[in-house]
Amino acid sequence: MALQAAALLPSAFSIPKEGKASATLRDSSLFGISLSDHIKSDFGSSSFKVKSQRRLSHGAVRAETMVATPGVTNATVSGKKTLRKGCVVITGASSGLGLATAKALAETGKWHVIMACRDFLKTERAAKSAGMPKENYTIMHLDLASLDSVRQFVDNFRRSGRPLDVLVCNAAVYQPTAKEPSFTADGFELGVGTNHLGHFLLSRLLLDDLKQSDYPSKRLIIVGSITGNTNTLAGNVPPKANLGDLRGLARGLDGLNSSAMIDGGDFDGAKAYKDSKVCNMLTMQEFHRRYHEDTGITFASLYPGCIATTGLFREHIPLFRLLFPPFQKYITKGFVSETEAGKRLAQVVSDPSLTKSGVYWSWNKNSSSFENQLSQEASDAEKARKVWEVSEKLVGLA
Ligand code: NDP
Ligand code: PMR
Repeated sequence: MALQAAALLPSAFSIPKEGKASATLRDSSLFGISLSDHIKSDFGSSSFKVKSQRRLSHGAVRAETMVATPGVTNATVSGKKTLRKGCVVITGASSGLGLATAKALAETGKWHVIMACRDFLKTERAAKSAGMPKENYTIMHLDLASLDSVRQFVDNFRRSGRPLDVLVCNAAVYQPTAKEPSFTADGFELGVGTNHLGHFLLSRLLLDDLKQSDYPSKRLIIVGSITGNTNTLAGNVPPKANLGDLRGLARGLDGLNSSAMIDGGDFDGAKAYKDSKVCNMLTMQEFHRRYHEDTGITFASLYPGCIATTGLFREHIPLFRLLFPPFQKYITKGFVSETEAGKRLAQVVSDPSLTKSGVYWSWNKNSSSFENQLSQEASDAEKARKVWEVSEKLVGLA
């Protein structure tokens, strides 16, 4: 959005946002909103087992060709048992954080990465030029902006016979300059439809597969962000995330009979993205409440730092893309490289010390991880339950 790009220039701080009364950065966190004490700095912040049955995405159980999948340990020549390779699915691994995480994990030789992406050729080129060892990754098609594609991906993944040990919901779209909403194949506003609803269906369907894994530490990670957390300076830059009473979401975000926005308001692509991140963080916590105790799965979210160079900002105006990295590097000091951010997410995937469930991880200036505090809205258990229930209707699970 022009205002946001211009916001990086001091002279532009009072430009009013088109069509919205008085939403200026003068009113923003930086130059208006009192940064009360509760606003936190976030930038500182052997055996082979045989599977004879697999669950279908619709819940039915189907007999399948016997598929031999490696058990949790492999016997070595010396007779010692070693942990088998973990299998991690990463959405949006064709660029940015997803690619850097895939690379970091594949390079260890301890992980097989399923790169779940909508553009096969782009992903193949990216994996090759990142130097990822060929035997440590597989590319599988997934378009999160289509619920059919999500279901198809789950089917294809199951047919591959690989176990699912960790799922990383990383992909996202951000449309800060869009004047009008665009929509997913199922008619949901694209930002929330892709970032939240696509991942919601994917993770709900793959929960069964995670449960079946015999890996010692099974995890479901949903990438969040500081910009969805209004208890931070970054989260107070307008437009602020706010799900309201979910009236737009409940009506399907179709922009025709209802608003394209979760709170029922006028379309704003930047807000849709931030709202989708709140949904991501609420979904992680709802998963934790519903399933952690029974399944032992670790549910986690994170803010990896400001990776100002990624493709996320591809739709922003050129001036923003030029100034955003130095602004984050030298002014906010929240900048983190793609490589460093990839190491952080890889840590959340595989570090034995990060097994606590229900946590939103962040990193301090020394790159040490810590459990961060979510905003009031992003930690509202009642809202999380409602988002869950409305979302399951929208994606056809209820
Ligand atoms: P990128 O644009 O580099 O990566 C986004 C990925 O999502 C791409 O691989 C893209 O695929 C994929 N994607 C987009 N739409 C779809 C779709 N319909 N189906 C499947 N995949 C899709 O951005 P980042 O690496 O920055 O973003 C990754 C995550 O990090 C996001 O969740 C974002 O919210 C989060 N994040 C980013 C921050 C940052 O500063 N950059 C800060 C905080 C969080 P394709 O290549 O085909 O476009
Ligand atoms: Mg923000 C501590 C300060 C801080 C941090 C860590 C971020 C991260 N940003 C901070 C501050 C500010 N930003 C301030 C003071 C301003 C006003 C000048 C500002 C502006 C700004 C814009 C216009 N910032 C942005 C934008 C975007 O378009 C980005 C966005 O909101 O994408 C959704 C963005 C971001 N700032 C961040 C991070 C991590 C982002 C983008 C990525 C994301 O949240 O996923």
